Amino acid sequence: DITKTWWKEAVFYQIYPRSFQDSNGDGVGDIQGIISRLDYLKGLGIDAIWLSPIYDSPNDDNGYDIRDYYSIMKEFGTMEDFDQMLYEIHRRGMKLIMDLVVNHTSDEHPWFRAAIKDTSSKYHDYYLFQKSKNEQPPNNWTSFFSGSTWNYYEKNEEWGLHLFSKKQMDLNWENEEVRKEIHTMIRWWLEKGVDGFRLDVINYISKKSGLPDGDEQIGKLIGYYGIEHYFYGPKLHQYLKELRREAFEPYDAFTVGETPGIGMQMSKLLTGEKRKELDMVFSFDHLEAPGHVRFDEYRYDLNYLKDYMCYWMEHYGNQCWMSLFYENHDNPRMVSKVNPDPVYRETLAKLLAMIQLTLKGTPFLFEGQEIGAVNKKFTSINEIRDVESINLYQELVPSKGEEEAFRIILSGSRDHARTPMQWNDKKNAGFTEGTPWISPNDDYLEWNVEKQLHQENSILNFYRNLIRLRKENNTLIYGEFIPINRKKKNLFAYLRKEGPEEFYVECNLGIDSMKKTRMKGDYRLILSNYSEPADELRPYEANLYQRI
Ligand code: TEU
Ligand code: CA
Repeated sequence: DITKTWWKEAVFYQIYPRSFQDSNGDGVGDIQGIISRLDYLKGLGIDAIWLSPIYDSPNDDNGYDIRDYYSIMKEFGTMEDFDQMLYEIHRRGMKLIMDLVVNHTSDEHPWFRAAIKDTSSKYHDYYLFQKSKNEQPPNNWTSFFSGSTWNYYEKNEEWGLHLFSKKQMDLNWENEEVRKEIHTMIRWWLEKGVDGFRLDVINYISKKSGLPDGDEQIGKLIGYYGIEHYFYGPKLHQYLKELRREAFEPYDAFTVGETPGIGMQMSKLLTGEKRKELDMVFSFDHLEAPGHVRFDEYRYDLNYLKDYMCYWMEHYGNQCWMSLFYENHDNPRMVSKVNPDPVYRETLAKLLAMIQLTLKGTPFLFEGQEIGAVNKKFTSINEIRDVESINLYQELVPSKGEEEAFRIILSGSRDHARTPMQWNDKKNAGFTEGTPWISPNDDYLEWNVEKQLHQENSILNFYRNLIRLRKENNTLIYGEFIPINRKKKNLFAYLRKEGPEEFYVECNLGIDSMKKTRMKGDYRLILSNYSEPADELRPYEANLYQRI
C-alpha cells in the first residue's frame, strides 16, 4: 500500500511571488526578495516551496497567462536570479516546485501570435479555433472570469477558446506537437534542477471533441456552462500517463495536479500509486461545504471538514495520499470563513494549524496563514486587482448596482489572499519601500512576522512547534488515523497510531464548551492553544497528547 517518500513527509509552503517580498522598491515582490526570506522559511521548518508562476507574462492573470515558458517575468528578475534562488533553496536542504500552466498560454505567446497571423501556419492547430455559427460564438460555454469563452478574430472570421481570461487561450492537447512542446519545456526546467510541479487546472486539458454546447441544467447548477465537457475530459488519463512517461519520470519529479471539480473517486484514478499519473491532487471538495458559493457571505462549518476527512481516510486513506490545505492565492482566508469575530482569531488560527498538521497527508501552507492572516476590508473596487473579481463586478453592476456588486465580489475575491505578506510594523508591513501593487491589510501593525517571532505563544510559533513535532515523530506522518467519538457534533478527536506510538488530538470545532472524552490509558498533553488545561473543552480548543 502506501510507500514512504519525501513528498509525503514534507511541509510545503506556497509563495505568491508578487506579494511576498519586494527587494527593489517597485512595489512588486520579486525573486531577490524571496531569497532574502529563505532563512525565515527554513526556520519555520518548511521542506518544499511551491512558487506561483514566475515566467514571462503580461500579467493579465498575474502570471497564469504565460508569454514565454523559458524566461523569467521581468518584474520578478532574471534567469540568473532564478538560478541563485534555486541554489539557495537547495543549499538549505529545501526543494522547489514550480507552477506549470499548460491548459492555456497568454494571447501574447509567439505561438498564438503566429496562429492568428496565418491560419495555415502549424501554430494555428496549437489552439482551439472554430468558425462562427451565424455570427454567434461556436457554443454556449461561459468563462470562469465572466462572459463567453470565445474571442472573435475578425480578420480570420473565427473564434478562439479561453476558459479563463480573454488573454488566456486554451491549448489544443489533441495536437501531438503541442504535447511534445510541453514535454520538452518540462524537461528543460527539470534539467535545471527543479524538484517538481503544481499543474494548473490540469484536469481541464482534454475537451470533448467538437466542443458541444453545455447542458442548460448543469450550467445553472455549477455556474459555468460547458464544464461537463472538459473538467474530466475523454483523454485526460492518456495525457497524464504520457506526461509522466515523457517528462516527469526520467527525473523522478514530484507532481501535484490542481483539479477543481474532481471528487474522491476520480482523484483516486488520478493519484493511485499504480496509476502512474499524478502523485497528488488539490481537490477543492473539502472547502466547498454545503451552502458554499464562490461569491457571497457564508460561514465554513468545520464539522464538514471533519466529516469529509473521516470519510476520505476510511475509504481512500490507504490507496492515495491527500494534500491538506485551506488556503491558496485563489481563496479568501480560512479564519475569516470559519469565524470573523476577532475575539477568536488567535485560538481559531491555532486550531486550524493543529488539524492541518496532525491529519494524515501533506500539508500545504499559504503565505500569511502561519501568522493568522484574515480577509482585508477593501472599501472600493479601485483597490481590487484580480481579473476574476473585476470582470464579475462589471458583469453584476447593471443588474445589482455598484454597492451590491461590490459586496458580492468582496466576499469571494481572490485578492484577500494576495495582500502583501506582513513582515513587520514598518511602512507597508516591510513588504516594499515603494508603492505596493495592492494595499496591505490594515492590521499589519499588530499582525506581522517580526512580532510573532518573538512571542513564545504566537500563531507562528504554534505552527513551528507542530512542524517540529511532525518531523520528530513519523507516527504523525504515516500513523493510522482513527476517529474517536466521531458522532459527537463539534468534537473532532482522533488518534494517530503506529505500533506502540500513539498521539491523541482533541478539537472543539465550535464556540460552546463541551465535555472532554474520557480516554483509556495515560496521555501527556504536549501542545495546546490554551495556556492552562481545564476539565472542559473550551471554544476552538485544540490539544495534542502523547500516550505514555
Ligand atoms: O485556478 C483555477 C481555479 O480553480 C480557480 O481559478 C477557480 O476555477 C476560479 O477562481 C473560479 O472558481 C488556477 C489558478 O490557481 C488561478 O489563479 C488561475 O486564475 C486559473 O487557474 C487560470 O490559470
Ligand atoms: Ca520588486
